[in-house]
Amino acid sequence: MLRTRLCEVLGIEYPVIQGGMAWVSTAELAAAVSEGGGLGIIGAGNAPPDWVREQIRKARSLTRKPFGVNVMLLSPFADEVMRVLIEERVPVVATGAGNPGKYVGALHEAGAKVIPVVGSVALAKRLERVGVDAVVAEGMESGGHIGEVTTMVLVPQVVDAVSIPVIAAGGIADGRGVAAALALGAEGVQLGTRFICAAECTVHPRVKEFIVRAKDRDTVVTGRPTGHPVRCLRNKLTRRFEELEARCASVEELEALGVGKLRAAMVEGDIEYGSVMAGQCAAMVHEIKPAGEIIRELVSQAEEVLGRLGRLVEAGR
Ligand code: TUI
Repeated sequence: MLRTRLCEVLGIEYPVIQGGMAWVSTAELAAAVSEGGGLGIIGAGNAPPDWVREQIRKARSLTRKPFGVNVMLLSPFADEVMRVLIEERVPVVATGAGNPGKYVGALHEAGAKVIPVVGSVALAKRLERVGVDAVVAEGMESGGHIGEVTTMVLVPQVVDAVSIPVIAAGGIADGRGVAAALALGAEGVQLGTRFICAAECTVHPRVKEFIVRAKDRDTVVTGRPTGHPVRCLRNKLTRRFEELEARCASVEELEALGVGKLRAAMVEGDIEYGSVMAGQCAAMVHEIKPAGEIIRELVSQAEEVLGRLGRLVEAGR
């Protein structure tokens, strides 16, 4: 059985977490993942606090198991959303795109576990000192807003630097990736792109089909000059970003091009001119199936891989 310290910390069956993606990770997906024995996370993104409260209540109506909410710290509503999470006593609070240090005390008082995403060893160490319960070490293979270091290189360094559980994210789409993350010292995995293609995920069906069709070189990182690099599936929007960046357009012009584009893709299904944030492992996602089946497959494949490697070592003795 694939059980780690993280399962005890979060009260879950398998150490598999679904990334809290803006406009993608709604209550339906989060509840399905939690029902499947993992940890489902609602993505608050830039949403207002009332929407987040409604989603929390919907998730509670769909599952009695623990779930989380991801707060995107660049959101103008981050403070207000945190207050809602405290009032609603959400069991797990994940964060992205910043340092959640100032919220940790109040979240712990409300009984929440706090699991921030980090893209560097320095932030992981700083957050361990303020008492977070685990960290998600997210490599630049991920979709959406990314750091600079790959999963293969970031995870073992974060594992060496902290003693709290480390969750690996970025580039993991199947049980081989889960086994690899455990080999690097992680005690859990977080997957985003794979769960976009869960049957229960409410994104527009064209987004799921676009991911299923993606090949190895179909993602691209744009927005580096703005200080917020973002990985998306290549389309007419990313080509427009590349043109603007090639002629050194201003940060204002680049930011203006991005406004509203994530919603256009994920909700309206505009896969040409919308921002289809997805990780490099989009190319490893081949089908749409229920979240519970995805989790069972991840776990059984990881167990098979780890068993095979164990036998390989035994045979060599
Ligand atoms: O947050 C994400 N992925 C996201 S957020 C998002 S919405 C957005 N859209 C446009 C521009 C920016 C955001 C889409 N995808 N992943 C977690 C993550 N966190 N990746 C990188 C970071 C991160 C970056 C800096 C975490 C901490 C950090 O700290 C800065 C500091 O204060 O040390």
